[in-house]
Amino acid sequence: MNSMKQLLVHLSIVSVTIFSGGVFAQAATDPGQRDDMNMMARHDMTQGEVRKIDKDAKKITIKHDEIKNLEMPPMTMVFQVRDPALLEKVQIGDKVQFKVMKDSGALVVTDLQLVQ
Ligand SMILES: [Cu+2]
Repeated sequence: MNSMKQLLVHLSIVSVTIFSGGVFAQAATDPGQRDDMNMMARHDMTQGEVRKIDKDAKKITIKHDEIKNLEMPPMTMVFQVRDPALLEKVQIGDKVQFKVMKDSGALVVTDLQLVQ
């Protein structure tokens, strides 16, 4: 009887090990899936209107439409700009389309174009 209990304990340890191994395997595939989503996000342009430009801080305030790749509703907000040269092309009040992605917690505009 005692050895039967020991066997059961062994079995449950084995199954827990297998289960957690499966969880780790799943977690390991997640970063790859996020990369795929970022790849798609790079192709998404969002429409907006320039409200404020801060060249020194490399920031731009945009009243933007829905940002689909970030699941963000329309609003006016400040973005960081990866390349300050992007800010030279636009003025306050300009209609623009832009690409934005999450970079270590910050929202960064990686492309910015005037809409004719
Ligand atoms: Cu926003």
